[in-house]
Amino acid sequence: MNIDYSEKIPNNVNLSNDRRLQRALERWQPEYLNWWNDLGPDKGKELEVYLRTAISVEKEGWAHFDFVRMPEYRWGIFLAPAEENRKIGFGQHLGEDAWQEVPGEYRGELRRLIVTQGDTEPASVEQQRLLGHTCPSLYDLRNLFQVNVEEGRHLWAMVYLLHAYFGRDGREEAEEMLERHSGDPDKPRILQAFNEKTPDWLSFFMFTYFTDRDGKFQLASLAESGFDPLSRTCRFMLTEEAHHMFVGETGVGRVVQRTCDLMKEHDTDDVRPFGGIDLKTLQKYLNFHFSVSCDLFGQELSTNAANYYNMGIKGRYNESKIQDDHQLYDSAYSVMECKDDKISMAEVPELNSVNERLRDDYIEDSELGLRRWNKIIEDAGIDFRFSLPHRAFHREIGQFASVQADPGLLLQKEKSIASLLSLSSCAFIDRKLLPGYIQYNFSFSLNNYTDFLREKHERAYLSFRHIQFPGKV
Ligand code: BYC
Ligand code: FE
Ligand code: FE
Repeated sequence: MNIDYSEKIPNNVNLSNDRRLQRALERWQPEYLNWWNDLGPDKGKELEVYLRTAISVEKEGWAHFDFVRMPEYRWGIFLAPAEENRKIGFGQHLGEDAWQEVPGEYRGELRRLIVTQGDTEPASVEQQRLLGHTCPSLYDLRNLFQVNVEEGRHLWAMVYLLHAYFGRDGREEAEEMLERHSGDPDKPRILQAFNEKTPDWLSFFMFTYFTDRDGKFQLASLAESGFDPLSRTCRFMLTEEAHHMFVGETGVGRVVQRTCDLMKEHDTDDVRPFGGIDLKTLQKYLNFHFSVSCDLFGQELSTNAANYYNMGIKGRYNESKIQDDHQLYDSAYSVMECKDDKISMAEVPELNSVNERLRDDYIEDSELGLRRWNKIIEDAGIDFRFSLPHRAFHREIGQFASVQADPGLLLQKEKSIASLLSLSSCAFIDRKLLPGYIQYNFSFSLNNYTDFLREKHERAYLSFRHIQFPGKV
């Protein structure tokens, strides 16, 4: 199923067969481009960036790489191939045919999920807007822009569903996607992690590691949806998500490697004077990004999530691989409970703990990269290991939101989790410290790229095909 690039909006959904829909989306397109120009990557407009563009949704060979100026990137609408006779895999409609249209009784819930998903995509582009100014290398700059254009496309994916299936309400929601902005005091983005700042590259790497990973788990749950167009679009989005998390994991890994090299070279933990970021500070970044991402899964016990599940519109991670009745009317699940500032495990109805289960899956997955970072430290012979903070740390959603944020207090009251909540690992980043020392490490900027080209040791990056500067080498 190849994508037609001769149309104004590239797509594999036969858009030209539905002139009304096509016209509506073509009216939204210039608004999107205006938004991209105003709030997309700053100063990146003239650069020719070696970007991958989707040309097919088949497993093999969906990507085409070429130099593209970002405003000319062909954002479009791509759904994964339809699965013949697809059935709903969970909830009260288990075994019924998947829906090709929105079931009237679930319209509000579906719209809400699609809007929430869609809202995160442009939010992340806004958060990352200024990073090009301080990028560590051309390689990183290309990765940033690749991530940005794909998040832009993810917005298109949700806007297509809103326009195609939700009539006037959907069109209004699509407009509002471009009216809310990350961090805007009057019209903020819906979920808090998307109103935080991504002021430096370490934040960007942590964000793509931890927050894009929420994307992976949410998209996978929505890919289970009985509403087939949502499932198909999320399945295709997931193929792009892997690269975003790769950027995060390898980015943090490179920072860790440099820290370890400097620690050995200068025989000290304090590598800041040498242009490194000390391990304790890295742990604080990790604490911050992990904890705000944990909030993205909602409350531990959620009737919303139970309803979404029961209705068959949002499933669990890898729903079809789970061996159970896929209805969860009588089953139980263990969740952490916080009473009188004590934390213990409680058995609760599984249907109500679908959010918490997804968070559990997420936390397990987050551990894997941590192990790889720890291996770098171990190989360097350094006695330090990263750990994920306890899930109670620095939460604003769910039962832990009421727990004092001071990890020391929690420590005194709950001895059994003391080992998980050591003060040093939970302490918060003092953001005032950031700008200074991040720049030691990452000195490249779009404005001084000619100096950069003179740096011999960085020339290696130029042998990759990343970015072409207009009129320059
Ligand atoms: N912030 O029943 P509950 C991505 C609200 S990332 C603010 O527990 P529910 C990406 C909630 O709305 C993936 N409010 O929640 C990554 C509800 O409000 P009402 C994004 C929150 O509804 C990087 C109330 O609290 N996709 O793609 O089951 C770069 C009770 O909550 C928050 C999705 O999120 C919060 N964190 O679950 C680019 C998927 N949490 O009803 C992109 C779609 C909860 O009392 N969204 N509330 O007014 C969902 O599935 C659900 O909306 C949530 C929340 C999982 C987020
Ligand atoms: Fe995305
Ligand atoms: Fe992403």
